[in-house]
Amino acid sequence: MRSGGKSFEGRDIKHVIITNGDGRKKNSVLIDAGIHAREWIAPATALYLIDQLANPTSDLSKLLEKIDFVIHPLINPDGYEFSRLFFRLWRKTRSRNNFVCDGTDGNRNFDFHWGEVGSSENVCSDIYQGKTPFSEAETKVIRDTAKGIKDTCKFYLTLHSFGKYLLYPWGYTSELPDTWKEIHEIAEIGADAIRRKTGTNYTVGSSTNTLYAAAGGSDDYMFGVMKIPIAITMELPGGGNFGFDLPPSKIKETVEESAEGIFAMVNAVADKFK
Ligand code: 0X9
Ligand code: ZN
Repeated sequence: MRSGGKSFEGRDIKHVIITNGDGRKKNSVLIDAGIHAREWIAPATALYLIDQLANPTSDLSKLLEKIDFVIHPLINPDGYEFSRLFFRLWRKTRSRNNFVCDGTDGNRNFDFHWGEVGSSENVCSDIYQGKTPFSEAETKVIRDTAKGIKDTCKFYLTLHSFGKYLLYPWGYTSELPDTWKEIHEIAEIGADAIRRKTGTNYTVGSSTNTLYAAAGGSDDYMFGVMKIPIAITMELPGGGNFGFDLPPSKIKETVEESAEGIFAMVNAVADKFK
């Protein structure tokens, strides 16, 4: 467990590097969760992945023979704590704007076509893009982790909720990158694995064409700037009253089915780039 830096309020933003320790140089996968505070099923899924990877008898841990994992289970700890203690539906970071409307949407704060579409300059908006690209300590931490593993990282997966989508670039335009088919194929492998396990149906497509256009997202940045060849946003299933508040009874089955899909995608990426 390492700290990649501090949040606005001074909490450690931790990540775990998981390898099988055989000393062989491998490609890596970068997974993060919790950039949006209220999407609690995302950090829960990341923790489940860590637990499985650290358990030598699990299926998931076999993947460590092929690839290393770098996992940020909670990118926005200030927002998470705020959503636990004060306002369940809090989405943004907790950086100070004017005391009335604080916080920035981390997923509009990355430096790639920043501010062009689907984000706001209004500090009170839930999709406030921030004063500048990477104004947030939290987004800088993921950027710096990615920089550190740039040469080996073949897959960036960011966990969100909710909607059962597997999304890929671009999020800032309806155009598709030249290599969209290879990302689409990996996402379909994940969706198929989940469908086979539980029947849950994920929709696969580009962010803009499937959901909406929104620039400054981490997926576009990792793909467009860091040149990580496979970049996917996974919108996990919803539940509860607001969609973000799955009842505790649903958490285990949800993280298990999600892990199945993630396992399948990582496995496919590991084989593709070996
Ligand atoms: O709007 C978002 O940031 C994501 N959806 S959410 O409901 N979890 O907020 C989707 C992001 C898709 N990627 C880009 N637009 N780059
Ligand atoms: Zn989100």
